[in-house]
Amino acid sequence: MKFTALLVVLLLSCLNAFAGTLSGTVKATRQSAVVLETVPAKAFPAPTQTAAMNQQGMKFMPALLVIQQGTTVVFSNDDNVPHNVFWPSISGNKKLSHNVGTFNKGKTLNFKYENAGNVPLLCNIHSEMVGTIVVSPSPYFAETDAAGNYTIKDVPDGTYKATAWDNGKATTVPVTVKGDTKLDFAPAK
Ligand SMILES: [Cu+2]
Repeated sequence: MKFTALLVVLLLSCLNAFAGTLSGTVKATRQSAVVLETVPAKAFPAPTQTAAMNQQGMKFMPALLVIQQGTTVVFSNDDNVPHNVFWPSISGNKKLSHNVGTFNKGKTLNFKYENAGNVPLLCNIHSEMVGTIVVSPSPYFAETDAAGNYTIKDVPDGTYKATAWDNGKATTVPVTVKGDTKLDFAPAK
């Protein structure tokens, strides 16, 4: 038994040697998302956990939500007025537009995001309400902090397309992860 445990520990430390933390800075106008796509593209099992997007005080909360492809988002309404959730496109593709619905406080709406990309959230009752969901094609993603720094832990060594989403604009660069790796993004054009 002890020998097996030792083997497991050794195996785990070996696996760790072939992964690292990808980190850096995004020079952006606001909080942005960094997502990785494996090269060649590889499908990952859909997450079993849902994510939450609330409409509260006439705002989408959080303003930016980053999820893995295949995640179901549960929308809720905390206000005493009805809200709506729709998006006119995903990453500019109008065929992926969708109206999730209009709902009152205490109700929820669900949507499973099968397509990766940038989802600009709107409410067709209150035109000032804007939010963003970024759908990552892999489990490797992060949001930037107030200073524009991001950290993605436990990224397996390999080649990726790294995309920084800043207010609907994508900057994509190739990156090779080998242990702990640094990658900074220039402003999106
Ligand atoms: Cu609204």
